[in-house]
Amino acid sequence: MLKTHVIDEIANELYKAEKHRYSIDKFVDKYPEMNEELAYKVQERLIEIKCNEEKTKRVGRKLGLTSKAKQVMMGVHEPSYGVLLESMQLFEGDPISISSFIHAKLEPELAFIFGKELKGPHVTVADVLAATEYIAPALEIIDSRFQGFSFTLPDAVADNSSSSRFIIGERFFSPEQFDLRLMGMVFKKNGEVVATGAGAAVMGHPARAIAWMVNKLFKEGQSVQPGEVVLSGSLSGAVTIAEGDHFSACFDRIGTVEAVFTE
Ligand code: OOG
Ligand code: MG
Repeated sequence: MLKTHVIDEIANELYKAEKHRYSIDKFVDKYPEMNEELAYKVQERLIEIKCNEEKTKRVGRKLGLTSKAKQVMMGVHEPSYGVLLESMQLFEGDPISISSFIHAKLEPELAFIFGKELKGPHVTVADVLAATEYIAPALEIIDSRFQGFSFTLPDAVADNSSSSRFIIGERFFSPEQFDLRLMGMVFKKNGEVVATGAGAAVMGHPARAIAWMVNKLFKEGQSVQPGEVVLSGSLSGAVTIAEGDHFSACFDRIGTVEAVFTE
């Protein structure tokens, strides 16, 4: 069993690594007792530290490792979730400096914005869609705090599922009009297609990933609140970001979200 002070210690190490932009060793080697359950405790502690230190607040959640492409890329075969904070949100058109990151990568995702509380257990795809006010195209910048962007599931969970920043496109749509499984996506870097996909890449239906998460959150006595945003997890593999890169993720019928990176 990890003692409270060890949970604190790990959360602080992760916080400092992010703040000062250096990568650290995986924890599973040092603490073999680190499992998924303890890792979510570290994540909670890390979020508390960030909220206190950065005077920010929770605005939603993100899913990770929900597509086969991402699971194969990272060698981790189960999804994870993390918390989105207000301080992580960037807006389309803002130039993003790569000096803020350790070794960032970009992912095309679907954002769900909730109009009603979504609470487990036994939440289905239909329940997720009924509680969703809007969907929008989104990009997530991930930036693992671990060396070589290499980790096990508990490491990534402790590290708030590698979250760093997110951008939500500025057009919003009711999910009712779409079959999200069939929603096509083209991901471009500097005008060149780097990945293509469809909503079904995320667990067969992006809303299924959210149902999975809220059913898990229920066991912790937590739920998704009205007004919160949830990112589905990447539809494709993540793409490395370099200075000067311009990315766009274009989704069928709901439009494009873009990001530009500077020095
Ligand atoms: C873990 C987070 C993955 C996604 O969308 O699949 C993630 C990682 O790969 O670093 O955010
Ligand atoms: Mg992601």
